[in-house]
Amino acid sequence: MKKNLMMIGAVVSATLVSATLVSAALALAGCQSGPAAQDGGTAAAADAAPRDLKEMVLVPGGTFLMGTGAVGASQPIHEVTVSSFLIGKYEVTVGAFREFVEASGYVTTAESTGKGGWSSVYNWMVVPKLNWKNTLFKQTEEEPVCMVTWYDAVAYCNWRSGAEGFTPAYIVDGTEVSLVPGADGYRLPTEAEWEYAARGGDGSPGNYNYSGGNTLNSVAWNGSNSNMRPHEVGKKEPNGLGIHDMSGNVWEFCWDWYAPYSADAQTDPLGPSSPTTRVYRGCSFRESDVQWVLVAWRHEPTKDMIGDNTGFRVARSAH
Ligand SMILES: [Ca+2]
Repeated sequence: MKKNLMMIGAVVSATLVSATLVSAALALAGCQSGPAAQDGGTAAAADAAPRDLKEMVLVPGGTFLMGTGAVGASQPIHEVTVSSFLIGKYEVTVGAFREFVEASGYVTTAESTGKGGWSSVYNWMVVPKLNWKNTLFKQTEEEPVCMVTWYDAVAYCNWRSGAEGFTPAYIVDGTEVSLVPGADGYRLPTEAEWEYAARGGDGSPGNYNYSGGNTLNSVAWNGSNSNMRPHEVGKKEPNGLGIHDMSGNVWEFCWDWYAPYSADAQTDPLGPSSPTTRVYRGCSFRESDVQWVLVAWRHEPTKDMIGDNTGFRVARSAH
């Protein structure tokens, strides 16, 4: 397996996905991976077809160099191997989250605590009335859900697993959440999976600053083109795996607790075991600072923050 040297600011190497590997993995997972695998038809036909906003993309496993030497928290660059997994083509939408809430009766953290959420519109004041249904943005069903917590995301994952006949990936006991070994259900991506997918996996045509390219406005809703609000998912160019909005739109929670990287080579890392705060990735519609939007940038959330620029996307193991 070739390795990509992940250096920010330069396309360092190009690798090609093994067609055999992809085909085998697709057959194993019983799913389709990117745009090329979806219809075999014309772009016009694809545009005319309704979008499956819950679509999952297969990410064939591989080895990559995670992190960057250019940004403090993303150092040191270290070798990581990830097994094949599936990840949402889009961030979880308002409509998908509404389906979960209406079917389960779930009440989000912002609502159950009565604290509400942090609004960028109110200069990051916490406003009790704000929650995923009332974000001040007047969101459509196809925009990414926001003002959710990591626990809200975990609850969504387990509900969706049950609804679709998969084994739930999490055991939840109050604020204690543990992974079920070998479960095939929905879960949050690990931080390593997130970065590997954002970079385009091992089949990336290059290692870009942002997920899908080096022109930020082409691939990401960010502080310079968003009018300071989230946008419908999938409207910016996808990355090499056909995944949209990994850079920009809303920050995306990962499984891992935040802690400095180890320099050691790792396989399917799950992050540190000591509780800190859960990492989120990818930046949002608010930021245009070049470092924050970099695909390797790591963010340690403010504890208990329920922001109107934070959401999530789901993953599933495929091994
Ligand atoms: Ca995003």
